[in-house]
Formats: sequence, C-alpha cells, structure tokens
Amino acid sequence: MRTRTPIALSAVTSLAVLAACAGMSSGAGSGRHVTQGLATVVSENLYTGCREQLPNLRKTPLGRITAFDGTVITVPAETAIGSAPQAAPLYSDCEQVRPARLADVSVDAVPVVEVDRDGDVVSGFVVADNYFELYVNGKLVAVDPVPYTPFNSAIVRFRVKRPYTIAVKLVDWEEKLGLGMEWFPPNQNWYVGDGGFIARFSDGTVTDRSWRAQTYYIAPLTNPDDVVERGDVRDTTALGRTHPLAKPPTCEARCYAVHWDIPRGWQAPGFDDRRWPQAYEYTDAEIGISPALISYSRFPEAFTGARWIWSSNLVYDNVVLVRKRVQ
Ligand SMILES: [Ca+2]
Ligand SMILES: [Ca+2]
Ligand SMILES: [Ca+2]
Repeated sequence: MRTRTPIALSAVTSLAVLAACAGMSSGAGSGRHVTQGLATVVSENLYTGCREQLPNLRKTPLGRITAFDGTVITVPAETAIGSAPQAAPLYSDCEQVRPARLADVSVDAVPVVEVDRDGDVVSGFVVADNYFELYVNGKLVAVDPVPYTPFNSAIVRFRVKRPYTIAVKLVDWEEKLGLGMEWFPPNQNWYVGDGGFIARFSDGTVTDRSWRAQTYYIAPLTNPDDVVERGDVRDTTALGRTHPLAKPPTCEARCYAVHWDIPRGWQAPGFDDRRWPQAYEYTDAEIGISPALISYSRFPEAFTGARWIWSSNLVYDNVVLVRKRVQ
C-alpha cells in the first residue's frame, strides 16, 4: 500500500503540469490547447499535382497531435484541399503558367463563382505564404492550388452584391509537423518559417490594416506561457515579429505549440469579428520578397495599393483567419 503514495503524488504533480500547460496557471484566456513535440504524420504529401520536377518543390505533409488536454489537432490545419475548387493561376511554376506580364493574363477566362446571382463580377489577385482558402459571404470560392512551395500567385473571381464579406484561412505550412518549422537551405534543419498574404480586387478592395486577423496556431515555443493573452489578443511580439528580428528557439523537437479551436461559422457575414485584432501590415522586405519571387514581383500593377497582412506575429503565428467587410 505504501507504494501507492508516490503514485498518487505523481498524479497530482502531473495534473499541476497539465494545468500549467493549458495556460490556467497564468490566468490566460480560455480555450487554448497546448501540444509538445512532433505530430504523427497522417499524409506525407497532400499535393501531387506539380507538373515539373522543380528544385524548390516541397512535399505538403499533414499531421495529427494530441494536446495535453486530450484534444486531437490536425496540423498545420484542417483544409479543403482536394474537395474544393482551386484558384486559377496568375503565375505558377507547378502549373506551368508563366506569363511575361500582366497584360498577357486572361482574367476574363477565369470561371466566376456565383455568390449572388444579381451581383457584380469581382476578380482578385492573391498571394499567400503559403496557403489560402477564400470565402465570400460564407461560400468557399477557391483554395490555393499550391499549398506549400514553390510560391505561386492566383486569380479568384466571384459574382456578389455589396456589402459582402471576404474571409480567408491562411496557413504558413510546415515540415516539422506541429512545430511550425522547416528545412531552410542550405543547412538549417529547424528553421522557423513565416507567413504573409496580399490581395487586390477589381472593385478596389485591398488587403490592409482595416482587415481583422486572428491566430489559431502559434509555434514553436520554448514555453506555452510565451503566448500572452489579453482578451482576444494572443501576443507573442516579445519573441520578435519578423525575420531576422525573431530569435529562433533552441528547443527543436521539444518545443511547444498553442492552438485554439476555429470558431464555427467564422466565414459567415454575420460572424462577430469586432474583438479580433486588426491585421498588421508588412513590407516586402519583412515578407522576404526577392526579385526571384517572380510570381509576385513580376506583376506589381496587380497589387497596387495592397499591403501584405498577417496577425501580429509573421513568424510564430501559423494559422491565421482574416476577414474584411466590403461596404
Ligand atoms: Ca501557395
Ligand atoms: Ca511560422
Ligand atoms: Ca511559410
């Protein structure tokens, strides 16, 4: 019977650890799920559609991991890949669509997704680092045809009546599933990837700080308490918000991640996003745009007036929802 005492004590200690890991000890906002380490691979590669053997083509893996509270989480994100219409390419090496200039692009040939039968046709140019799903008034218009790399740009078209709501799920994809890290040439095996999203629509709508943005997956973290919650603000800015200012953690496969459930109906026009933070704007330099990134830099006039956006941390926030009400 004596031997039971240490077991009981250790159970209490474990519960205390669980409570701390769930953020309860710091009085953090409710609903966070904490994980540690690598996820189990569910799919080695969600994207097999690339038509060329490109040097910068990565596999697009998907994983599952169980949080300390028992919640099973898909990483980097649940997506509609494979079950939703794909956006048309503006520029895409994998799809072998490489226009020399915007004037060579036939936007009118892109199919129109009907949201409102008596609406006007709106077209948009879109780039995501790495993946987007774009909804209009709750209807899934298109998903990014190339979920990870190489970097592509896309065209979406829809018919809609004002006012309307654009809602986009954004994923900074990863290879170290559950940890927000990836290989970075030539020799960084635990590199912390970053995100970014820019779009310009034919009705004048552009991405900028007037959009709302909320993060649902933050990693890699040395300590889950590095995420400071104040209401709906999920703040990791002390870790650095952009490369090269963000200080990479050294925990590698022992790092933590913090997740929140994606709210039901987040794509709908009536969803209340007023407590979400405003989107942060990022410069081309912060995003890491080089002239070599021609899917974006070849078409500056396609993105005139638009800003790269993300939540407050371009590096550590890996699944971000953004919304814009167009009046
Ligand atoms: Ca992409
Ligand atoms: Ca990241
Ligand atoms: Ca990325």
